[in-house]
Amino acid sequence: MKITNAYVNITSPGRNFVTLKIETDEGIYGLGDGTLNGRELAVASYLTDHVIPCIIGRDPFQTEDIWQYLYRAPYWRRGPVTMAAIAAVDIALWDIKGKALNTPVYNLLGGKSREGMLVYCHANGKDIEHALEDVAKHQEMGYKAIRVQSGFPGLASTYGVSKKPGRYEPAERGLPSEYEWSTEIYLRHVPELFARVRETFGEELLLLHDCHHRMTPIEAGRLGKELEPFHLFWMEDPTPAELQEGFKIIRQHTTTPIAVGEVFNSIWDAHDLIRNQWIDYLRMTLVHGGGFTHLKKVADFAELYHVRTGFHGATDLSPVTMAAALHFDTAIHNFGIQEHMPHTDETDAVFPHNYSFKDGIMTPGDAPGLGVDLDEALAAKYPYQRAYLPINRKLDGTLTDW
Ligand code: GCO
Ligand code: MG
Repeated sequence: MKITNAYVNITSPGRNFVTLKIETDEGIYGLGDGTLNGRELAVASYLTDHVIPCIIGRDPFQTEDIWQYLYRAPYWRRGPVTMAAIAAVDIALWDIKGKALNTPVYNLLGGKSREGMLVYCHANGKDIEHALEDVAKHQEMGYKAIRVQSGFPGLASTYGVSKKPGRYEPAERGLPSEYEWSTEIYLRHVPELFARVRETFGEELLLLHDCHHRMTPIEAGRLGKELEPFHLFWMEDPTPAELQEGFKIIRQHTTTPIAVGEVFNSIWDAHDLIRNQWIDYLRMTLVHGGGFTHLKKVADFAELYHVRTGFHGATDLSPVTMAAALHFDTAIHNFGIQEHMPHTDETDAVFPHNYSFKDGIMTPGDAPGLGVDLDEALAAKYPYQRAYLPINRKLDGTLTDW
């Protein structure tokens, strides 16, 4: 089999997605996701101008060799743009393999290790009362694991809280908007939020919380310790992770489990975190982590150190990544949990798919390949629109981590 053609599709059914379609001489095609929130066109150009010309004529079954070719040959390694582009190719090639062999991708990765995946959703409110209402709503929808975020008095806006009631979507069209931040206010109120959640919903509900890289390690240690009575499933992205040894400080102070990695793009972002057992869950997912070929190696390495997966699954990860992640989650032994932020109906219509949600569990379906498609005629009705993640400033105006 040979790759005969490949092209990038950019569509914006509510938010932007970058999809790579790879076609073969046998009429089988594969889809890969290359969406990088707020930097979509950089990946599209990387693919169209630099990658696609090099893969035409190659055998789509050679996923290892093509991955190495795209990673090593350019000399310039790693980085989110490069790795999202490599992931788009890799995901599409595994889709082709599955279709050619008439089997779901999970069968190529080890077969079923479980029947379905525990997923967590995102509940939020402008204050604690509204957050509690949203938790109740998600519990009624069947979720057994809920990440809870809330606004707090003294902060006009904060990460994870929808500006308008309804779905949370972090990217906004136009230029970046500005949010404000105070770690002092945040730390004062988060324990109260989780005390109220436990009091209202009891012990059985699995609870998560996203700190979105906003604390120093010692601040995160304090928060983890104060949240211990509420038994969180995890505390997510407590501190920016360029300095991996920062996590040692957090670990020394708390037994609250730690998840990190939605912005990672290779094993080298997580190597020390894993081998020192400073984290419990790795969030780097297929689109930003170089696809199946790289992440399978990372997950196998993590398994040796009792680190489980907890893949990022926000709305900026397209249905192609969602499908791919569910195949991966099905097959690996050290699966932990999967994030699920449902897409809009417009997005679901552009990407018809076989995966499904029921009673807090998701399954990838049994269609050959990934079981996800792209309706190109419908996609064309939603042209790209520039959008960015917001930026974040402390109350004195200092730019800080979003
Ligand atoms: C999450 C995330 C997101 C990110 C977004 C960035 O855990 O779901 O933190 O909401 O901010 O995916 O593109
Ligand atoms: Mg997060």
